[in-house]
Amino acid sequence: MTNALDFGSAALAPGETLDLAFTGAGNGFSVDAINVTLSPLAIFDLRAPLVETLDEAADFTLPAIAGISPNVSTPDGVLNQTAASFGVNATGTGDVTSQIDDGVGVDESIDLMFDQDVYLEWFTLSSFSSTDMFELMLPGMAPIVFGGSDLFTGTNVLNLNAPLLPAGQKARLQFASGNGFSFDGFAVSAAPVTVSNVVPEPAAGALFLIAGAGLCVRRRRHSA
Ligand SMILES: [Ca+2]
Ligand SMILES: [Ca+2]
Ligand SMILES: [Ca+2]
Repeated sequence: MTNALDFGSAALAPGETLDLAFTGAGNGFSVDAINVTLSPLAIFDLRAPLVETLDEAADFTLPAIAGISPNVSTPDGVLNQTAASFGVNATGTGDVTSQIDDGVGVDESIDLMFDQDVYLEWFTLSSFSSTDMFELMLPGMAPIVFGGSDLFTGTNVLNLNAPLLPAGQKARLQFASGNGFSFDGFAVSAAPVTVSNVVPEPAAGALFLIAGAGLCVRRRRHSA
């Protein structure tokens, strides 16, 4: 598209503002249009009453929202919803069972796994102060460290910038430092269909096919 500036899959979380400011250089320009994709978001609340019927187990699968069904698990202890929080009750005594912490010397963690490719949009965390930190571990990537209340874009909302999590693989949220926090919930969106699923049109030339495949991908992303 002429004059289009593509921001890729940059995500704007609820309550977050996109600022477009003139830097003082040059003689100005016009913003003719802004094109955004409204992916159907699947927002899961780990403090919902439903979860109390599933927790105190090492893993459970939540009912699908927007066609997406997450499996939530922990490698040590059991998952535990309490009155206002969701944490891990680690094996052993002395743990704060309502938080993700290191109460018994274990860096507690929670794994998310989905039955389809998803983008991780945001986590909601509470009791997460400037001294609390966790690591987000994604398949084939170095751990990403999150910490500090300055990272939040809305009330308890932590924008993850939509990394891709392939179907059947785990994203791990692991305690790193601080005094623990509650994993209140998370939001994901469905990832677009892969290019290999695009059916080429038989009568078209090679150049047209390349252009057509690109167009299909863009359309699928925008309508996802
Ligand atoms: Ca419980
Ligand atoms: Ca705990
Ligand atoms: Ca804390």
